[in-house]
Amino acid sequence: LSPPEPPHPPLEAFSFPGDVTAVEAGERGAIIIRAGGGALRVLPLAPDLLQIRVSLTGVFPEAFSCSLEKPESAWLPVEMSVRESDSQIELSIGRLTLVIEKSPCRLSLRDGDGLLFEEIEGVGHHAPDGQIVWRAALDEDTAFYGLGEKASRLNLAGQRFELWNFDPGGYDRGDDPLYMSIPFLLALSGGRALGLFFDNPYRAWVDLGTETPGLLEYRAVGGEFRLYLMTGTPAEVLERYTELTGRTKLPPLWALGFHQSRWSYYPQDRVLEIAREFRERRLPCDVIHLDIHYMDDYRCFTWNRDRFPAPREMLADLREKGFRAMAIIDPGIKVDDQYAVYREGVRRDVFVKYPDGTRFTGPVWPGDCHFPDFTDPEVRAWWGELYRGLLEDGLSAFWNDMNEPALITVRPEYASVPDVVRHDAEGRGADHAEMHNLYGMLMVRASAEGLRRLQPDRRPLILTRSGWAGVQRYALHWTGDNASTWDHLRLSIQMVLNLGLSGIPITGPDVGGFTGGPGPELYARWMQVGAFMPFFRVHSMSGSPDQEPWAFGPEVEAISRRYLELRYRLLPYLYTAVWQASRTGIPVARAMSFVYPADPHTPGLDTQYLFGDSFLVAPVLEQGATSRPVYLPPGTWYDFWTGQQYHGGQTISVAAPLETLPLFVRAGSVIPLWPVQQHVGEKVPAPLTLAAYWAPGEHSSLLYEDDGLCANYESPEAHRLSRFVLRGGEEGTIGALVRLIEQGEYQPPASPAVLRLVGMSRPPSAIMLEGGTLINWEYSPETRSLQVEFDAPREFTLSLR
Ligand code: MIG
Repeated sequence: LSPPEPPHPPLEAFSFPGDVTAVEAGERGAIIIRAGGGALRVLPLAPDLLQIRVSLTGVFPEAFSCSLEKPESAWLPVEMSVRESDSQIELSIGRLTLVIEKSPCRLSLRDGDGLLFEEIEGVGHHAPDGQIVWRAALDEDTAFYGLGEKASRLNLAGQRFELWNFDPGGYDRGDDPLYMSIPFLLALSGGRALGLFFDNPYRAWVDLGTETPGLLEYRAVGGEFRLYLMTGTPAEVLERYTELTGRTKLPPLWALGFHQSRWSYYPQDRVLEIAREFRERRLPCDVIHLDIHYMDDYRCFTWNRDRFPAPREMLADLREKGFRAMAIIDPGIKVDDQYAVYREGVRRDVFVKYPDGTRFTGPVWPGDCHFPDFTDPEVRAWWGELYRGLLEDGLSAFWNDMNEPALITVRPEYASVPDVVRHDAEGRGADHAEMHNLYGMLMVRASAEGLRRLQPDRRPLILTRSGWAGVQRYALHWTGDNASTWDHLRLSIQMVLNLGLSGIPITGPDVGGFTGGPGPELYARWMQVGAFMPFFRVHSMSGSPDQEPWAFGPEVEAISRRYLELRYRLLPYLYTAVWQASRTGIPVARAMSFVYPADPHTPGLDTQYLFGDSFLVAPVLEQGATSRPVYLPPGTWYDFWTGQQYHGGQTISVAAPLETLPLFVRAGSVIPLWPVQQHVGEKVPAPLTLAAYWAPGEHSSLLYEDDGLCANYESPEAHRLSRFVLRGGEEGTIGALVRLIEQGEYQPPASPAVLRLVGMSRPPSAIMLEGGTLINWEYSPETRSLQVEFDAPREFTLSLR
């Protein structure tokens, strides 16, 4: 039951700014433009980043935002020049020029290459109920990305979406809204990117040209019009957006391993049996999830003692087998005087209330519940502390579900926390209409901050369903209740790519699908995709058929093993991509158009993508298909499986029998691989294999390393960043591989390495190693590859002749 849409007043019912009456200098280098119907403030934060606020009253109090990590005051002043003529005002900053026409007041933005957008009529306000509307014309070919979790093809152009966090109770392509809305758009046209971040948590709708291509319309039911504009390449735009709203912190390395879940594994012997099966069948796995049945009648922070008589023993047994457990925690607290969390919550007055002071009650799994007010810092501190007992029992991580927040009712109409319910809103006070979209993010903030306080030297791991701009600072995310269908497999890629372009770099679908059951072929294909998703978890609905990798027969089990092993071999590579996301906001799974924005083939390409800096993944998404077309961008590419070289700038057809995921490597890459482990930390991961792919010229690749666990990983002794420089010689020969240590002094426990050079047309006549000991080398003419074993603890130069 989706939330009914309120009537949208027609444009004529809105009032617009009208004519400019004055131009003034504001604080921090801002320019304030006064017009008959309000004022506009332009604040430059960086040469490619502007904040635009509109106020009806003409005053601009310090902006309140739960999304920003870097507030206005933290940016260094930047120079913005002002030129005024009779008809317009021109504000110039870096390559950007904001032109404000005076009569009526209307903005347009251009850079050195031309117009980026122009407003149609300025920001409109609807006085009777506070609705706002803004319309801008962009190039009619503009591709739009972002907005968070959208069950759509990757390019969102030509569609309309809602920003309102909502549990649809299962979804299909086209259903909107879903659990996690992000009010950020990345508009791409002619290779130029424009980022638009609407920092307003109220319910909103974004029309991306349903009637007129390129015409963007933003409507919100309330709040301030506060828009951040960023320009540059897509990567630069995302870097700015995540500088504003924050970036993911490094999760523990084991979070990037495989997760097995279902609703729910119980009793405890069943959990242990699952763990045993994984180890006996040599299927790598790090985490087992406990869904709501582990709780005592759905009371958060309790155990059901009939099903789990000895949780500590069970968790210790799992740890011994190399597993961690992640348990679900929902926000609703059961109304029950016999329940300590409820009693303490009432005593401390943590639950949201109606304006008359009665607590809001809503139905969820435990029956009637109250809901903690996560917008109150004291409530967040209380909530964080509640995890203490479960941590002491031996749980390692938590999964926050239902935090839209969702209610479960049998009523035919849409049910939510009513708009009038009050929140603390960090001490300012606000109603639910304003705080709704922030609720899930502030819940995971409470959870992550609590875990950090309880275990200061470990990295917290929280998985969330809901969120809003900034949620990437606190949690990883999964795409909710999908279905076991081929279209959902495709959709899962499209959604993960758009989430990445919304600043959410670590996310993934329920592999195999949540509702229904996948056939063996679909499961096998989905495991291949899962291995190349930032977050890799199998999960399924209560009552659905088994979805462990062995549930589909020996062939599919073997295929699953192959891709689980590949995932574990690639952990140092994936970890580096996650580290990059934590530094720059660049997603782990990257849309083709994000990496090749000027390539006219890429805007709609959403069934193939890049994974980190070096891999191009092109999964089979059709039942029965044993080949598929793959577009290789200009440059040289290698088939990962065969080592065959391809020239890019063309679409090729790739054979893909059931056991094969079409996978390509960018020439010039150096890919770090570990030996297979059954779980992270099973053994010292040595030797480190460096798979280097010949290309002419000089190429560099990164490797980030630390112990995978410590919270202080940013300090120099705790991590190390290496750059591998590969120097290609003439056709098919490699001149040298150099390892430079760019940051940190962390020294992994072992240093033997194997270099595998792919694309070598002939054996070298000599190999020299500076900085280590050469052990052995061997050239294979059949695979045109050279294998060199060596031991080099730090920087080295390996030269070939
Ligand atoms: O109302 O905890 O999306 O992953 O298994 C359903 C039970 C509640 C929804 C989550 C799903 C989870 C399920 N939850």
